[in-house]
Order: sequence, then structure tokens, then C-alpha cells
Amino acid sequence: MSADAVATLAARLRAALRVTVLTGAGVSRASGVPTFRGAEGLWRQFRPEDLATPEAFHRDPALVWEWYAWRREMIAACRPNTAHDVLARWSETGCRVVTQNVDDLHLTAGTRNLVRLHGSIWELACANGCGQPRWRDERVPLPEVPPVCPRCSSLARPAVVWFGEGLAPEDVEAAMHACTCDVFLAVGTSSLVYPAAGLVGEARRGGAFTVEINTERTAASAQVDLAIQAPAEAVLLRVDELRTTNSEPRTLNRT
Ligand code: BV8
Ligand code: ZN
Repeated sequence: MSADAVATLAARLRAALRVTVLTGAGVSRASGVPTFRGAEGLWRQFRPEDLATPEAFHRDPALVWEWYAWRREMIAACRPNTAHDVLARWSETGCRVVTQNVDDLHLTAGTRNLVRLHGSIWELACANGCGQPRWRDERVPLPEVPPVCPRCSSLARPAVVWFGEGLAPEDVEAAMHACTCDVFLAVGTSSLVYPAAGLVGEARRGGAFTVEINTERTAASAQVDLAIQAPAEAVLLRVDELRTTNSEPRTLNRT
């Protein structure tokens, strides 16, 4: 972890009025949640098109639910790590956190005004679209798999965004709005899935100082102003220390 790069980031954060952080599976790695593309990544064992698409659910809802039930069981055993805790603290002073993660560990850490672009594995929706509002169910195991809609008794589905499905317009709008910032951090994401992967470019076009924190180079590394190749949990902790020790704590978003 280059001390200069971290010092540069801390200085930029001290000077910033508006800070936005986009996170991916890498921030939950230290909590024990497998990533998608890493060596033990989900996509090594399973094909997204077999499990994370409306077609797959239509074809075999039991198989899709088996996979989500398995991920829920795994995530239920995980706790937020230092990266989640630092970002939760920053959100208290206005930093906007936008996540691709469906594990809700940012929420558990107390992150305010979190934008969940791809939904939550702890929320369900009626697959039949009967009008039943989505509901939260954290029971592991679920008493009934596949679960059913409490209103129309047809199949329920995980309230996540599958490939080929549009994101909720209000979430896309909130994320685009958050791209108007002074510092934009992409943390623990391979920057391959759109529209989330387009946000760093959006922020850059808006004049933001863009930073990537990742243990590896990614599709976005060449795009950003500063790429820090180190674990998010270590970098964010160090930056937070530097940011607060060298001056009065500042609000991270005074609009
Ligand atoms: C849509 C929820 C249209 C479900 C997910 C433009 C160009 C090309 C393709 C497209 C395009 N626009 C749309 C597409 C198609 C598609 C797409 O992007 N395909 C990709 C694969 C090419 N996008 C879609 O289908 C989107 N929908 O476009 O709909 C539409 C529009 C209007 C109306 C109707 C339809 C929907 C995309 C959302 C899909 N759902 N998740 C579930 O989880 O089950 S995506 C899922 O995969 C995650 O949410 C996340 O977004 C993505 C995984 O990426 P990461 O989180 O970054 O994880 P990954 O493992 O890849 O990387 C981890 C990184 O962390 C690595 O770089 C690693 O080095 C690093 N790391 C590891 N440890 C650490 C670390 N870094 C720091 N510290 C550590 N300790
Ligand atoms: Zn229903």
C-alpha cells in the first residue's frame, strides 16, 4: 500500500465537499462473502446465465432459489468488516455510498442513505407482480423454499436485479446524482457490470478526482486519477486515520 497514494487520497478527502463511494464484492471479501470473479468466485462454480437471470428463474425456480438460499446461509454468518465500518462513519457526515452488493453488510454497519443498485438478498418480491410490496425476510433457512407471495400465493423471487433486468429508476437517478462530487472512489469492484461500471466515467466527466481501491488492476484502473492496489479494509482504515488526525474532522458532503 503506497503511503504517498494514501496520503494523496486523505488530502483530497480533507479538501472535498462532496464524496461518493461505489462498492463491489471486494469490500465484503474480508467478511467472508465470496466475490464473483475471484479465485473462489461464485462465477467459477456457477454460470450467471443459469442462476441470475429472469429466464433462469422461469426455467427452474427451485434451482435458482437453492442458490440464493445457499448464499443467504453463507452471508448470515458474516459480519461487516473495517471497510464497511469506515464507510458507515463517513456516511454520517454526508458521504454517499452506492453499492452493487446484495449482502446488506453496509446496512448492518449503519450506513446512511445507502443506494443499493442491485437490490438485497434479504428482500423478496412477488414473481407474479400482483402488487404486493417487496418484503424483508432474514430467516435462514427460509421455512419454505421456494417461498410464496403472501398476497397471491404465487412464487416469490429474491428482490435482486438480475442480468437483463433494469435497475430501479430511483436508484439509477440517486447514483447518477451522486456522481456530481469532488472525490469518487470505486472500491472492491471489477468494474465489468453495467450500468454500475459506467459511474466512474460519469464522475470523471463531472470533474471529480477519481480513485480506485482494489487488490488487482481492473477495467477501470486506466480511467482513474489514482489507483491504490491494496485491500479496501486496510486502505480505508489508514485514510480515515490520516483524514481525521491531520485536521478538524470535516463533513464529507456540504451541499
Ligand atoms: C441491464 C445481483 C438492461 C444479483 C447483479 C453495457 C456493456 C456491456 C454489457 C451491458 C451493458 N449494459 C448492460 C449490459 C448487460 C449486463 C452487464 O453489465 N453484463 C456484463 C457481465 C458485461 N448488465 C445488466 O444486465 C444490467 N441490466 O442492463 O438491463 C435493461 C435496461 C432497461 C430495461 C430493461 C433492461 C443488470 C446488472 C445487474 C446484475 N445483477 N447482482 C445477484 O447478486 O445474484 S451483478 C453482480 O455482479 C454484483 O451485484 C456486481 O455488480 C457484479 C460483480 O461485480 P463486483 O461486485 O465488482 O465483484 P467481482 O467479483 O467481479 O470483483 C470483485 C473485485 O474486488 C475484484 O476486482 C477483486 O480484485 C477485488 N477485491 C477482492 N478482494 C478485495 C478487493 N478489492 C479491495 N479489497 C479487497 N479485500
Ligand atoms: Zn403476489
